Amino acid sequence: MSVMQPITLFHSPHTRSSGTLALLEELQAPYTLHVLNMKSGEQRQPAYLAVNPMGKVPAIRHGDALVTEQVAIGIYVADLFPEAGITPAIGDPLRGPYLRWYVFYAACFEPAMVDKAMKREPGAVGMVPYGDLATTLGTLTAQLDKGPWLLGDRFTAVDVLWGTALTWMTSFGLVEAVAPIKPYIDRWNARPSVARVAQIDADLLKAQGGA
Ligand SMILES: N[C@@H](CCC(=O)N[C@@H](CS)C(=O)NCC(=O)O)C(=O)O
Repeated sequence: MSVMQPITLFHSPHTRSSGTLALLEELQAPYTLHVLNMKSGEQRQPAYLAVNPMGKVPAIRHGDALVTEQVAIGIYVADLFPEAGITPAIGDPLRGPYLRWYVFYAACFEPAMVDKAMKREPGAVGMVPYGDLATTLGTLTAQLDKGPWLLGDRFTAVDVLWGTALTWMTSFGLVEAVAPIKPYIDRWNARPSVARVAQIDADLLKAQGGA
């Protein structure tokens, strides 16, 4: 399929799809938005369930390809636009760590955050996919210590995911905003793509009758 096929992002402001939007901005990818109003439950209506039966954003359509799950979408779209310089290619020594930290997010970090937010007892370390919260956060912060970006000197697409997620998690009080997390999210939030997405989301929320 041609990279030139249009990309449509199914998006709702101030959700996980805002991170995908930031990535499209970082990649300078051409895209159109299909905006869903979550306050009116549009994501649970048949029209959107036909796109993503999970009723969740983000999702993208690229030509005939439908991709859901923010991690899969991130890897997919970053590979479409190598010229943006933020995608370690196959054969690049950073490619393995790059994929590792994409998947670590979905396989370890997010489940740990959800258990914490829900005040759920995670269970035995050997049974839980992330082991335990302290080890998950310790593994992450040891990596961030290599800074300034997750993979060291080079800013890559996976920083869009982590910058966005850690900004949310610290604002929810689920992760402490201490070093190296605080300087990392400050660096992320200083990027022009973050301001662009904040403006797009603010305009969309206003159009949807929200704050
Ligand atoms: N597993 C999905 C999770 C996406 C997700 O939870 N999205 C939320 C917004 S942050 C959503 O669409 N919620 C709407 C709903 O469940 O009704 C992914 O990784 O992309």
